[in-house]
Amino acid sequence: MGIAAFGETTPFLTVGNLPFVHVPMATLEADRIYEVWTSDRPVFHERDGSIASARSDQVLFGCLQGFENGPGLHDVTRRAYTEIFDFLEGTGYNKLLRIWNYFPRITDVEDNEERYRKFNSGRHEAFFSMVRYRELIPAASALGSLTGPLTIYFLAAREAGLPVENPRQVSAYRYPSQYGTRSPFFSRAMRTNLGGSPLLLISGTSSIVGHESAHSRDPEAQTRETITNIRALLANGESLGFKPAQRGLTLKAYIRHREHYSLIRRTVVEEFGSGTKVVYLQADICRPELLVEIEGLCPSA
Ligand code: 3EB
Repeated sequence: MGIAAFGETTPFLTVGNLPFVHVPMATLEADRIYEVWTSDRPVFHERDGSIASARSDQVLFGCLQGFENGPGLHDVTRRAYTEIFDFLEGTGYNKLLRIWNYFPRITDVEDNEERYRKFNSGRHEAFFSMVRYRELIPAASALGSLTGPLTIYFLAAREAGLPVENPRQVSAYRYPSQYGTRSPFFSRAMRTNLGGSPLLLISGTSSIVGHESAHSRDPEAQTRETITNIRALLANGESLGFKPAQRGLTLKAYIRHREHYSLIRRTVVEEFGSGTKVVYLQADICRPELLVEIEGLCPSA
């Protein structure tokens, strides 16, 4: 249905009329990582404005880029989200389930405001200008890319998912204003029913307890705290009727500093065993003190 290619240079590959997005990001185990979303159903492709999409009878994959030449990141983000919402309204796949956001210099300050905060206020404005979309808060990730435009890809469906929060963490959309006057608008996870079998889409998860970052400067402790958060999320999903498959977990780990890679990988393998599939990328995380962030997918047993 769609491909997100992670790597430092633009790939020459395009695959027919499949939605294809390149995320400029260093990878830690191969030159490139291709995240490929597939369906065993017939798929219909469409281009609409900046959005390339593919949909089966159940789920829609879409991607777009927003360029910051002229309007700043706040407006670019608001416009990108508004375009997504308008597009989804026209398709009927108007339940946004999961969204990935990548843009460069995420913690840089421009005109006295951190870029992640500009992104958050643009995203928040878009969600709050369309009632339907603030009623189902999607799972998300937001990471720093090496260069390039705001790059977004997403999954949406006709059928709503069930947002799952983490009892160890304040919901991001309720973070206190010290993290920005417009809070980050995402759920910790989304339980979906793609292709008829339940799947938990796990948002980017970090070493945050309550709303505060834990274990500054300690990559191993941050990794363990992040994993404790993922386990708490799975347990909370279980209490809502989702049965996590023991061996089906697939993770995508973002590591701030390349030199922490082997320590973080060793810690992840220690915690989850070698049966868990993990890909490793090098990326800036949205709080300067955070050294690792992990997102993932968990099928049901
Ligand atoms: C956090 O828990 C860490 O702004 O969309 C994780 C996942 C984070 C998604 C987002 C941010 C986002 O607040 C950062």
